Amino acid sequence: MGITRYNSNPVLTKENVPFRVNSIFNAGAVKFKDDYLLLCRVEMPNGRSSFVLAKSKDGFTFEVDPKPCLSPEDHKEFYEFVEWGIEDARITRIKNKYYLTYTGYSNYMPLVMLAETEDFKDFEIIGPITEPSNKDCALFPEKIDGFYWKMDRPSNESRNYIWVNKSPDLLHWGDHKFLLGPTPGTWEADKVGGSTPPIKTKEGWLLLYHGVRGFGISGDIYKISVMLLDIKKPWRILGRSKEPILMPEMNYERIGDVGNVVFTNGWVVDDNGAVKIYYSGADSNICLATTTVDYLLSLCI
Ligand code: BMA
Repeated sequence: MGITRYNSNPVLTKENVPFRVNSIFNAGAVKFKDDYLLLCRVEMPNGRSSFVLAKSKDGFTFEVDPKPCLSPEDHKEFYEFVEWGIEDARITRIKNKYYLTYTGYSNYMPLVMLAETEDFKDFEIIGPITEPSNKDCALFPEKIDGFYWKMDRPSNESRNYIWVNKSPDLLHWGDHKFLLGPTPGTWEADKVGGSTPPIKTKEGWLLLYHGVRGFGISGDIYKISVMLLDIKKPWRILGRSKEPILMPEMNYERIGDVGNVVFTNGWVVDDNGAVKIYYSGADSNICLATTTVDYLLSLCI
C-alpha cells in the first residue's frame, strides 16, 4: 500500500462545469447521506471564486451542479470580507451539522469565514472567525476538554506557521498555541499550512498538511504531507512523515494556472479505513488519490 493516484485523473476539470468558469479546484469533501459531496472552488471568468457542489455515488465519477451554491454575493452584511472571492473550504461534521471554514478574500487580505449547513442547500453564514491575514483553517470534529478546536495559519511577509486554538462557542477563539513552522533547507522550507480537517484515529488526530518551497523565478512548489497530533493536547505533534506523500509529478499537476502545485483541503475516510484524498493539480482541476489510515499512521514517526 502507498498513495495511489486514480488512473482516470483528473476527476473534474472546467469542461465538466455546466456554466462558464476559469477553473475548478480545491474542494472540501464529505460523505453526505448516500453521496460523496465535493464543495468545489470555481474561479469565475472575472477571477473571483465561488463554491459549487459536485456529487457522486462511488467517489470516482462526479456530476457538477448547474449553478454555484455559495458566492460572495450571498454574504450580505459580511460582503466586505469576501468581495474578492471565497476559497478552499474545509468541511467538518460536528454532531449533525456541517461546518465550512473557508478563506474570505478582500482588500483586507485573506481571513477565515465560518458557515454551517445541515443539508448543503441552505448555508448559514456565521461570519469571520479570524482577522487577516489568516487561512487554511479546519475545525476538529469533536470537542476536546469541553472546547471546540481549530487550526489555522496566521501569516505575514516572512512567517507562515500553523497554530491551534480553542473556543466555547465557535465564535470566540483563544488559548493560541503554535503547532508547526517551516523546516529550513527542505521541501517545506518556506511555508506550511493545514490541509484536511483532522480525523480521530486510535493513535491520535490525523491530518494532511502542505509545505512550500520557493524557487525564485520558477515559483513555489506545493507538496502534501501527513501528521499525527495528541488526542488530548492537539498542539503536540506525535509524528509526521519524513517526506511528502504527494508531490507534483504528472502533467496535470505541473501545468496549469499555477504550475507545480498539489493542494488538498478535503478527504473522505471510510469506516473500514479507506481514504480518498481529493486534491488539485496546478490550481486547475480536481484529482483523486487513495490510501488507508493505517498506511498514513505508519508514516507518522
Ligand atoms: C495557496 C492557496 C491555494 C492555492 C495554493 C497554490 O496559497 O491560495 O488556494 O491552491 O496557494 O497556488
